[in-house]
Amino acid sequence: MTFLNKYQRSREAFRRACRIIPGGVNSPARAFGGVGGEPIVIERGQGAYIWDIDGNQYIDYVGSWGPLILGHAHPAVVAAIEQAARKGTSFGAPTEAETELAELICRAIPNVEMIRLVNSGTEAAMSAIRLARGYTRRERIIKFAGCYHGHVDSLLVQAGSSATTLGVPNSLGVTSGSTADTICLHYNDTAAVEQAFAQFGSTIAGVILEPIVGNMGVVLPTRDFLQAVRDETRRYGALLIYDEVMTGFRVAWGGAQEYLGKLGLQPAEGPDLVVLGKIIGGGLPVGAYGGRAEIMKFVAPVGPVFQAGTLSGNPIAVASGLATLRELERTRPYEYLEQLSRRLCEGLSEICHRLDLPHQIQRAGSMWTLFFNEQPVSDYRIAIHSHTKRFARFFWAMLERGVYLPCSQFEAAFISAAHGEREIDATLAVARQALAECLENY
Ligand code: KE4
Repeated sequence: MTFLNKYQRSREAFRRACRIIPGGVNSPARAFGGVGGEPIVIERGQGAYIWDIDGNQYIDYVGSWGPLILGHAHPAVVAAIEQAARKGTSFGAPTEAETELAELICRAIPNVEMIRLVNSGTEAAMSAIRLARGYTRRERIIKFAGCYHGHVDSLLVQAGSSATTLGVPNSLGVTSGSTADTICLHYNDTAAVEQAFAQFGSTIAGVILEPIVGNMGVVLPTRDFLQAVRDETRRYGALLIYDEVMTGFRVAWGGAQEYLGKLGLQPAEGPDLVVLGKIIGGGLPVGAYGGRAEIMKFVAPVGPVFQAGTLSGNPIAVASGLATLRELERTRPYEYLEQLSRRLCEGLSEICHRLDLPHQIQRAGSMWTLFFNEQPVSDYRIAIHSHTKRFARFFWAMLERGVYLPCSQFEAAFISAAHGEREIDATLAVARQALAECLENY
């Protein structure tokens, strides 16, 4: 079958979508902008696999960008969704299931005593920022280049060219006013954190970061960096916000705090607020933000920081999230995922070494990135010097052989509990051919 015929229906469907939806996608990450070409259009998923509308099968390492840690269409999740739907889809009134999900999350994630459910990670991050500003009555926020917290106006800022660049919007439509109070530093830059607090400390409401970065590809923090962020926020009375939308329930049952704790990278004192999403909805729209009760009691209606949402805590989405987290709590697949991830990443690295292909494999549990980069990636400045043309070639060489990777060098790939050694070994077999192709003129 020729390349053209193999994706014929996807091509037609995508062209149709482009006539009515900007870029043919409802989120830019899906548009294959980082790898060229046009996205495949998905028909269905089951376990570790997805199929496109041309009938091509793929081992899936995107998993909807993280939520599907159990794999596609897990029976317990599907059954919970069906059962909830039969009782109605939304009430705009409290339901017990929302409380059960909130209780389960607070039981699992350290330093979260109370939590508010919302509809996305963006909404959760935006609300946490507003809460930090309301609680401290300050306005400045520190974020880090390469960390993504959703399309929150105040966080859509350029990577800091100098050490403490006040925010310059990196999207049209984001006003200079909305980013004027955002300080953008480089990740793992301990000195920059200390300098920013020395300069602005008493006006800083909070620091938000991905404790393990997924959004420049997988990048781990240094212990000094996390300790400095915690020390400086505590010293100056700013709140520390861990954005665990990607890492929450992904890298460990207790999220990045637990995972980093085992590596000796997590400071003794945890964050003041935690932002969550993805897995807590099991593939349906759920976000959340939570933390110490005395901070969360600033949130409306009990406190003066307003936040609301028609479908927040939606019964169907909550049922999906509850079923997912209950299955994770029952099976605790993290050691299994660690073994699969180690098998895959060590295998990929061995292939690259044999081909003398400069690369960095960086991972945390079942989230991983193969960087085509000469040096370890510790921040955005290094990440952007990765060989993106070579990544694009790798992406397509894998896709054409039935392996669906994230369509960007700067995204994390994900292994689900539905993957097994069969899928890992099949992926490695394909990668041997795909990586050899990457040496040709890339
Ligand atoms: P959502 O609003 O997309 O649910 O969450 C935003 C968000 C917040 N924080 C972190 C650490 C995140 O990774 C995300 C969203 N992640 C991207 C992929 N890197 C979602 C994919 C997309 O934008 O379509």
